[in-house]
Amino acid sequence: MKSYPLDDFIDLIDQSTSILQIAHINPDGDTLGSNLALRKFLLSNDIKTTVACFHKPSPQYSYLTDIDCIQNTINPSDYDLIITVDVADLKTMTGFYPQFTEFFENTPIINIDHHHTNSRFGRLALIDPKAASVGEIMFYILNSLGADFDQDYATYLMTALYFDTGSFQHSNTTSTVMDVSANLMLHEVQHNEIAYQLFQKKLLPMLKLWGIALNKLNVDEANGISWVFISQDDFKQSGAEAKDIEGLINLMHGIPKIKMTVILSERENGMVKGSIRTQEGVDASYYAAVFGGGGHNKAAGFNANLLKASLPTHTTAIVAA
Ligand SMILES: [Mn+2]
Repeated sequence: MKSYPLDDFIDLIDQSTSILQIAHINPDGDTLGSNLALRKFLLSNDIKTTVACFHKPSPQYSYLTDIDCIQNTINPSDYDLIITVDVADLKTMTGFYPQFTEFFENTPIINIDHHHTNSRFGRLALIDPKAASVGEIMFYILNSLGADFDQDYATYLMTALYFDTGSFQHSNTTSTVMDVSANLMLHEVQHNEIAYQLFQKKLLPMLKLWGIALNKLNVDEANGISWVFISQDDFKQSGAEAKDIEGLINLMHGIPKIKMTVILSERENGMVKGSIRTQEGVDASYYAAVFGGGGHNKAAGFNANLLKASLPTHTTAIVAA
């Protein structure tokens, strides 16, 4: 079974008296599930730890035991070790950095991640870009440390694996993913319930927003690009929220011969969130970086303050270049 060198990891934890774990902004199944699994292990070994996330997790994750323990504020003087989980960039993905810069710069950090764009910040960087999710890395870490896996651990980690592989549909679904999943399945994971909560459940405002978006979908066959701009008016008209966009890009990306799919959604104060999905051979994180974002080869995103009127043509020009 796969293992990671953990001597420094164990030393740093031994030297600390109180740990702060960080889930990334706009938390997803990987950062939440992996953090909660690590928390459970640390607490069961009488190690003090707290999980914080700048944004409140979506209600779809309420099936995860102890999800309510996640704090959205921090008191830096309470902690002497930070563990970031699924956080590719300290400055832009923790949400807390601008307010507590000194704390993040002066406290030892263990950085556990799988983004190939991870800047390897921190005292110890446990980065495995080959891992489909941090859940996979966390499984091997906790297994090496002798975790007594049960249904809660398995549900946390399966949520992470399911989310980042799109329920085993993305190309990052390797034999290792299946191997870890097989191990987790020994602990009575209700995988059908996880799949329902993460991928199948659709509330009416969400479907109405998707209807509006699909109705004005742009397809540029010559360049292999599909894209849509979702305005604040579209959100108002459907009653949907920003998080309801999640999943729409998969639907759009199913059009044959499309190599890149982009959703631009208008947020408050002129901010635009971009989500990019690509096929093999087109690096989504490269295009996200053009707008100050990042992510994976086939799925990436950015937040930018762009002029609404110039968005579609500007983006198409860059993508086609
Ligand atoms: Mn991840």
